[in-house]
Amino acid sequence: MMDVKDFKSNDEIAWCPGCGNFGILNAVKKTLVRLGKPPKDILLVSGIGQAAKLPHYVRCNCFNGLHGRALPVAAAAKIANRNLTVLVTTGDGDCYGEGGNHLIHNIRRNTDITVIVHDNQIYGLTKGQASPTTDPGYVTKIQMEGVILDPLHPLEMAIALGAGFVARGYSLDIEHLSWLILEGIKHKGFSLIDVLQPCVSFNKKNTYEWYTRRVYKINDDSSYNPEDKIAAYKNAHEWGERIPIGIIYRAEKETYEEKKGLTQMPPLVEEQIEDIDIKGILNEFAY
Ligand SMILES: Cc1ncc(C[n+]2csc(CCOP(=O)(O)OP(=O)(O)O)c2C)c(N)n1
Ligand code: SF4
Repeated sequence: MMDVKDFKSNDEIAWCPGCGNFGILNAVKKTLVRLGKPPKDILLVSGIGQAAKLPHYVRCNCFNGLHGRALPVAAAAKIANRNLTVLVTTGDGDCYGEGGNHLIHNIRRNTDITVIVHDNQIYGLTKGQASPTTDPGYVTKIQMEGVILDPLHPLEMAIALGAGFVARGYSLDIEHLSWLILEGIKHKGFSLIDVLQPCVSFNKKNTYEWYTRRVYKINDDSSYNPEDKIAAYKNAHEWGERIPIGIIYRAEKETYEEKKGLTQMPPLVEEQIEDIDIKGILNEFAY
């Protein structure tokens, strides 16, 4: 039986004391224990940013890629080896800004990966510039007159694009977040979990107090049906005095792996490739 200490890496944690990333790290480790798989069967993929450091702090397979480029790596790994549980840990800048194109097309692709966005509504690693989710009016050293753009609404966007699992967590509620991550992993296909994550150093507006006063658990209301797309879309839009957390939308969809027939074959990674002669193909491109 796995234990939280089985997933502890030896890397020293470089986050600021009190950072919301600690709650997400604890929730991820708790979830991996609940999943019951050994570290060798788990892959954490990230790009660049404070959020993207999370895989360094968990003892399992890790791929730290380029800024915004975690999703194609994660999708490729899952397609090559469907026995892996593949999680992405990414920031709001990394996933919704730099990597926004990959988010759109991996929702369409619907590989079986779980994407956890540490949404601190700011660029943490590069010291506090506005990100796609920064609230309008927020003043930064770059946006000196306050942010003038409308924010991106990632959950609405994901639902509109046809994502099959769309959720929001809060890094202070570790138990609830761990439940969400486990549900995301169990969901067959692409899962997006946007996590409210206070950045205590550079986001002085969206603090623990600010979020705690607003969040409410949408699934506590037994009449809420996450399969009702119109209701989900309306709730994904709610942002202000009240902010819903929980499973906002859920739908079963065919995955990329199923469409390609990969689930009917042994994992690609197990294919024997030693006897394949690629000289002919290489010669075609030789000049
Ligand atoms: C191609 C490229 N552009 C810009 C950067 C600089 N950069 C590093 S992290 C980052 C933003 C990180 O913000 P976010 O993804 O929200 O993560 P956080 O640090 O807040 O967790 C930027 C712009 C980079 N490393 N590579
Ligand atoms: S700068 Fe913000 S996001 Fe980065 S470690 Fe510090 S509190 Fe966390």
